[in-house]
This record gives sequence, C-alpha cells and structure tokens, in this order.
Amino acid sequence: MAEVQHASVAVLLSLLGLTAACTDATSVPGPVGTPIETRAPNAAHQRPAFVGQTRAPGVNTKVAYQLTVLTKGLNRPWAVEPLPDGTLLVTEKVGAMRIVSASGTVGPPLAGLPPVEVRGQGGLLDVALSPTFATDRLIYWTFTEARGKGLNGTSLARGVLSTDRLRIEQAKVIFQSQPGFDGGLHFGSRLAFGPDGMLYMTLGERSDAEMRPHAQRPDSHLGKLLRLKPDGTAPADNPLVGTPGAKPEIWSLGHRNVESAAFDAQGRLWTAEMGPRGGDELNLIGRGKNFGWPLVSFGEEYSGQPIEGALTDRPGFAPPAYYWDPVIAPSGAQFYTGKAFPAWQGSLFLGSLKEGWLVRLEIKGDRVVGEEHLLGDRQQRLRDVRQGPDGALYMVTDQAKGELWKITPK
Ligand SMILES: [Ca+2]
Ligand SMILES: [Ca+2]
Repeated sequence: MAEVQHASVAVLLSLLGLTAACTDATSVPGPVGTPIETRAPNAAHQRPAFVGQTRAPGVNTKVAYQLTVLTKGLNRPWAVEPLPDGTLLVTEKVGAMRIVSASGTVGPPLAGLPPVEVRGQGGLLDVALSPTFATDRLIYWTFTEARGKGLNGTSLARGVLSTDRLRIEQAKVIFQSQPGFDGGLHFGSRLAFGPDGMLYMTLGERSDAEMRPHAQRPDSHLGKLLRLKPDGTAPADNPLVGTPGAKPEIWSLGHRNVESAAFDAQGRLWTAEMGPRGGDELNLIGRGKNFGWPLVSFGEEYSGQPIEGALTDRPGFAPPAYYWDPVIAPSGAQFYTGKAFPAWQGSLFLGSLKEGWLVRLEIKGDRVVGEEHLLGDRQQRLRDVRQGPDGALYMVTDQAKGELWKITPK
C-alpha cells in the first residue's frame, strides 16, 4: 500500500512538471501560474533564493479604467503629490516646483526654494506632504545640492506652502547626506512618512566603482535608507545610534539606487531599487537590515561581466522579496487603498522607467504572488505614481514634454 501511495505521489509530481530539483527550494509554496515575464534573463545561470522571488504569475484584473492626460506641459517631472483639495504638487528635475490644478492648468514655479544643482540624474527630486499638512501646509522635498569644489549630494529641505500657493515660505535645508561626490548618478531619493511619524528617505550609492563600497559603510549615508525625525535629525532608537563613527540616521544598509518607497496597510515599508543589469529589487525593509549591495546582487554589470565578488544570496544579508531580470527600472511607488478600484486594494503600484509600464504587484504576506503590466502602449517613462484623496491614481512621465496622468474608473 505504501508503495502505491509513493508511486501516486511521483506520478502527480511528474504531471505537475516538478522535478527532484524542487527539494532545493524553500518549503514555502510559491505562486502558481504562468510568469508574466517571458523574455530571457540576462543572468541565465542565476537561481532565485526561494520559489516566487522572480517571475511572478501574470494576472489580469480586467479593471475598466479611464486615463486622462491632465497636461503635457511639464519638463522632466520627478514627483507628483496630490493635495487634499484635489490640486497637485509637482516637481520638475530641472529645478521647479509647481501647482497643477485638478483640470491640468500648470502654475508658475513656486518661489523660495534653495538653489538646486541640475546635473545628470540630479536636480529637484521628490516632494512629500507632512502628515500635518492640512493644518500647517508643511512640505518636504529632496534635491541635489552643490557642496563646493565640484561635489554634490542629496539634501532634504522643508518649508510652508504659502496660502496663495505662489511660494515656499521659511524654506530650510534640514539634512545633507554625506559625503559629497563629483558625479551625476544615483541620488535616490524618495520620501515616505511612516505610521511612526518618522520621515524615511532613500539614497543611492552614487554609482561609480569607487563609491559602491559606501553602500556597506556605516560612516556614509550613501546607499542607505534613512529614518529621520520631522526636523531632519536622527531619532534616538535608530539602529546605529551610539555606534562610534556610524551615521545615526541609517535605518537599513546595502542599497544601490532606491527611487521607490511605500508603506503598506500594515505599516510595513517596501522599497524598490535600480539594480545592475538583471538585478532590480523589491525589498521589505526592516530595522538595521543589510540588503547586500554590492556584495549580494542578482544580475550582472552593464558590460556583461559578473559583479566582482557578488553572490546572489549570502548569510547575514536580507534577500530581495522579489527581483526583475530583465529589469524594469522602478521609480515611484504606491500601495493602493482607495475605494475607486476595489480590485486593486492592497496592490503595490510601481512606475517603470525602462518599459513604461505601470507595474501592479499582488502581495501576500512577504511574497509577490502576481504581476500585471498596465499602460505600456503609451511608451513613456513612468517616474512617479500616487493615489489622490479621490482614489484616483496620478502619474508623471519622465519626458521633456512630461505628462501628468489621472486614472479613474470607466
Ligand atoms: Ca513623493
Ligand atoms: Ca539587495
């Protein structure tokens, strides 16, 4: 009898296409279905650390939506932040912050911002509303700041949006990442307020070979996720507070270039980062965790060479919750909580710069179980996606004639 049962299991396994290799996988069952990604990976020899870490099943929610182009009059917009009254605060990488009306009329640049260095990927970057915005009109923004002698770095400022909405008052730089560097790449720098009232800020490692080790260095802000008090200083309960030489603002380490940060309904922070070729990642952040770069990474150099010294998995480092090979170049992100699209509640939306998709991920626990690609027919680099108070999704596209889109139910 036992032999018969064993044979039946073997037959069943073979019918399911499972092989002995499955014993290498984690005991956590992976998602079931045809992967949405069908192209060949760049690093074909690499294997996920667990089933479902890449190539999630494709899903099609068949949601009927309508896309409205509110404006095509933005110059390389980097961020969109819906205000409580339905107007939109937008940054342009070239250095301007503007108010766009709900119908798409683009206002003049807001006066009062400190000088921005526009260089390569650098310029005026993210903007976030303070959780207290409704009462004090306080906003926060990140930008590339000249630091003298040709160096620059990502800085954080805050100020008050004037009641006539023409200027930022009391603008003040409250945090400057260190060290500065003479370059134009990997500035981060997405902002997200947590349920703990703290401001989380992502930073890149500045890309160049000599800067990569900074992602692992506790005495550098580069290649880190930071956790700041609303005044820009480090909270006393950050993991490296009290460690001699370490930067007290650090919350997690080992990041490459993070332009996506979003809290889910449970209050967990997820970030996505631009990896090397074949190594874009989604990470579930945890206090003091090390996400590996450049010691742990999927993918390869853009030259096609392996990343020197890197493994895809290594004890003591947090593996990505999910990775993309080929890459999508993830930028702004948003967990959807609105009532306008019930089928999308709980989904994580990410803008893809490289493919122009609005990527929708279905997440169960700490795993991605489904992936959908929307809007790819428009062929525009999606830089940011945010949910408005009306439950609509707002997006900006990284073009010289950058567009602001609104998605509502059809
Ligand atoms: Ca933002
Ligand atoms: Ca990683």
